[in-house]
Amino acid sequence: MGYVTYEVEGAVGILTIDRPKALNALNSEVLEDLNAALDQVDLDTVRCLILTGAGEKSFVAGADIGEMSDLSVAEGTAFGKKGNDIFLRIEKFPIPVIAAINGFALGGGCELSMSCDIRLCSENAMFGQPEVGLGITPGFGGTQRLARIVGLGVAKELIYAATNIKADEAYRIGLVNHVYPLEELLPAAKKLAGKIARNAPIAVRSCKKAINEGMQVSIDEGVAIEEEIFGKCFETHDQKEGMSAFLEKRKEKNFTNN
Ligand code: DAK
Repeated sequence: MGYVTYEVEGAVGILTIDRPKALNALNSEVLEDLNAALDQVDLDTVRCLILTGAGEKSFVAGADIGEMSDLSVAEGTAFGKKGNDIFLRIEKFPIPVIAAINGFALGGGCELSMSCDIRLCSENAMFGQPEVGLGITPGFGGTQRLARIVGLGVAKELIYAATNIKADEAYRIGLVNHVYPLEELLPAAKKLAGKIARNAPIAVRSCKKAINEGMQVSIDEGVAIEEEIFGKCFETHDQKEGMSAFLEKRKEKNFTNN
């Protein structure tokens, strides 16, 4: 996993895309390394992931333009599928994934951040889908996820005009939840991940599943998904523990993911 490092701090896993010479651009190897790094995550002990980029300048500056420049239609489609499969894996990953966006998040970088559950960024972050200026469409989910996150009109303007936006504008349109000075970004991401990790893991995972699946269907179907997932929490150790702690006025809770 040469281009992606994986560290664990307590119940939080930190994935870092590490190809700073190319501003962490995603070539096939980086994508494969990211996929392999996800295989390493021990879901019994890790309860939240952070995804960030190495260096102080870039989260991910996009898919690798050099690698894409000579692709045939078949190869381009295969490259898009490779990225999409991994981004869908992140989106559906059982535990929450926080993107800590430390600079450029362009093209595939913006798309990667959008496959995460929550986006935090540094003041020097820049977002955009510049693909139409390169003669292609966004290919790792940008035409689908941006509109779902910021709404149709804003997404269409950003994509059609290939407009890059800074952190304050990304915050204003709801693309990121919070903006921090660069040196405070990772500590803030770890703090949030730690807060998530202290809650009942089964319940947190179930919320992720219910929100994600519910966003794709009608409200009636979504509510039915929630009912089923809610019901399944009962009789778990963590439900008994969470409610017992409240009734016994205990602050400490021993959640076990069971
Ligand atoms: N790919 C490859 N190399 C990149 C790169 C990228 N996306 N971005 C930066 N680099 C490399 C530069 O080539 C340079 O390498 P050397 O020349 O030093 O060897 C090094 O990183 C440093 O970059 P700069 O010298 O340009 O640094 P600056 O600070 O001056 O500028 C920049 C930073 C981010 C503004 C600039 O590098 C830039 O504009 N980069 C390209 C950003 C971009 O257009 N990103 C979107 C890429 S398109 C699809 C699948 C996927 C996609 C689409 C379709 N299908 C299969 C259908 C996704 C597309 C994209 O992501």
